Amino acid sequence: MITNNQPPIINIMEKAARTAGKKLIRDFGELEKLQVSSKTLGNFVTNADVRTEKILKESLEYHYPNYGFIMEEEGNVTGKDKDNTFVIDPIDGTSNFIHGIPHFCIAIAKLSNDTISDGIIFNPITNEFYWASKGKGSWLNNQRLRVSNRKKLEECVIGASSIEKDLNSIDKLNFLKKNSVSFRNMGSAALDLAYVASGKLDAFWGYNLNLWDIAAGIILALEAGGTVTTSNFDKWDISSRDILASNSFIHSKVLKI
Ligand code: 2AM
Ligand code: CA
Repeated sequence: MITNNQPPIINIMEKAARTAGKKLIRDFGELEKLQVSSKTLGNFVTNADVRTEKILKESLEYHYPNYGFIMEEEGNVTGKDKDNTFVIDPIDGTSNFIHGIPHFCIAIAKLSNDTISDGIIFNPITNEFYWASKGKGSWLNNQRLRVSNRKKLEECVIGASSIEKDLNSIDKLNFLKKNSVSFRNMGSAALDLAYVASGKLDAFWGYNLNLWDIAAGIILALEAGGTVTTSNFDKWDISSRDILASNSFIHSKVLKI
């Protein structure tokens, strides 16, 4: 699976994700057999989350002992090397995971001085492995990725996450829907961004997101020729909580509305 053009850091991120992914597949299978209360189910998933994150962290730390970490479960760990930080989402699409829907992933990004330099997204169920590094393009299982070239909004399919939680955006959303734009809320912001990078979705629009949900997907979308801003067209930075990522062609069209 590991190809020659993958930078060493991506090889290490891939190895970590595939190791953790094997156990996640087993957990996903076990879930189906669990006929238990929602509390027990919740605990089971939290355990899977925590364990996956631990495997990822230990695996990355072995090769990069001085880097810092920003993690969904364990929080922040300051490294000796203040310039380099891994950002980990052990299961993005937790709700899908709990419901037995095979649409979730492991997402890891690497920050270099607050800019995203590398990212991987791995869906262990479909065995889709996405990676991107600054200046090296976006890839899915050894194939170079390119965003879609759809320009007419009515032909587009846009991934959405928590748009209705932002009151100012409900009108925009309804207007777009009335004008035949199709939306999907598929439950994993990371996979939505990977889908923008691979041209399946034409854009992704989301609010109330954390850095670990979107960091890996952002470098994938950018390296595949996409545009990423906040939902107001401002420059996206690592403190932003909302995002519009698109194939570039429709970016200003969505924002104009
Ligand atoms: P999660 O699966 O790791 O919780 C769902 O639309 C997307 O939003 C998922 O990527 C989900 O990540 C993310 N998300 C971030 N914060 C969330 C929250 N407070 N509640 C639900 N989903 C959240
Ligand atoms: Ca997440």
